[in-house]
Amino acid sequence: MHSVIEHEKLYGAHHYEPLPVVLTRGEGVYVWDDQGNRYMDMMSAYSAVSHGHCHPELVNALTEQAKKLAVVSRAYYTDKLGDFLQKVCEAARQEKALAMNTGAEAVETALKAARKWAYTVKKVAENKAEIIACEGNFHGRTIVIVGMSTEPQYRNGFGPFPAGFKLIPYGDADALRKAITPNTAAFLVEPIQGENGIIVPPAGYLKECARICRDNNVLLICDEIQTGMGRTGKFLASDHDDIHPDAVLLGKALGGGLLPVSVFLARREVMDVFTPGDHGSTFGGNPLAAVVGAKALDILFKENLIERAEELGTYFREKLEKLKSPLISAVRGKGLLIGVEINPRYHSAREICLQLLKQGVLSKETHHTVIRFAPPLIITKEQIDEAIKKFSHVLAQAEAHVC
Ligand code: IF1
Repeated sequence: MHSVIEHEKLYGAHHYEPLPVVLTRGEGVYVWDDQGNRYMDMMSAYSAVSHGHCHPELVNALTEQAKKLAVVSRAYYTDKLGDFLQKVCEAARQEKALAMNTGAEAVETALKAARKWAYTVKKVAENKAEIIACEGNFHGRTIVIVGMSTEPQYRNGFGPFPAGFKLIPYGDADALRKAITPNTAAFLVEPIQGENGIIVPPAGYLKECARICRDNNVLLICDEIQTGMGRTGKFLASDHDDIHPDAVLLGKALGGGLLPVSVFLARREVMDVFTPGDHGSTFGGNPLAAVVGAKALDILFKENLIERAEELGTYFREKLEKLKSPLISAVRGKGLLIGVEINPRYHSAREICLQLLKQGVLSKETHHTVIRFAPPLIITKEQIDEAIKKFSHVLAQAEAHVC
């Protein structure tokens, strides 16, 4: 009989290299493997499980709605979507929302809206619209989106890619100013680059980009799929720069760690470029997702998870900075989106993650050298102390083997 891991490999594509652990149950900040071992989750499924695993109120909202009505397509209205759309518009301070499922679908929706806005409102010549993105970006895995990527592995073997995209260095507002032409429709940017290694741009970067976009009639679209929903200590990471983007993308934690829910939010003039039949999705905006998304937003505010991310994120980063290990070359992030850069001269981040796994802490390396500490926002100080103690132990062991 194949082991569980062998069984999955037997039938599954090999497009991931998971850590050697088989998870079977989750509750709050903890998950358990098939041997009954408990782990503290420092990954939160890349910030999709900000509310903690299997949050009782979210599970209840899901199951109660699933007994009533789950998927009817958008050929009909339902009694749940309007409430959800209003709630997410008010939370993100945007006028209108278009519900999709995965983050990539919401990003693709934004790209289509930006192009159609360029042609119908800005009067850019047909098929000449340009969209600017940043080097080191991550916005999903579709062909259009990886066509904007600077990560060779995300692009290799998947060409040819569509035209109409320009890349500029991240964190450099002047580069944006220079890249804009009369055909520029939009600037798509992550307030913090997650996949690229939790890269925080210089203070005021987004504010300067917002001003440049406004001065040039270019849409500023913030991809908050990973940084939104309170993860960085504000509802949106772009709130730290006190700006009002023309459009915002949300996903991951909007699904309450239970199912995919994403939205493209924008001011009315942008969203109104869509007319019936322009765009769609079988599952986008289904009543089950609407109920879970609305409850995910309710809990975020009711349990003060945004304030917790700010307070506990500061506490966590300060503790990490005090570790003073030669293996750590940097601690970066905002709120509870934290990356610890491991000096590649001394050790691999993946090896540290494997040792953390043995200590009962689940994390994952990104870009080979950065370890992500992005726990559910419900984490307590005591649990952070527990994680720090285990991380410190792993570092001490690794230091002993430093060549
Ligand atoms: C993988 C990390 C990667 C995202 C931002 C859109 C999407 C994502 C800012 C697309 C998705 C996920 C995808 C997952 C690993 C994870 C990730 F940054 F979170 F670590 F890859 F970079 N915008 N990020 O971060 O959302 O379609 O996945 O729902 O693809 O390996 P999605």
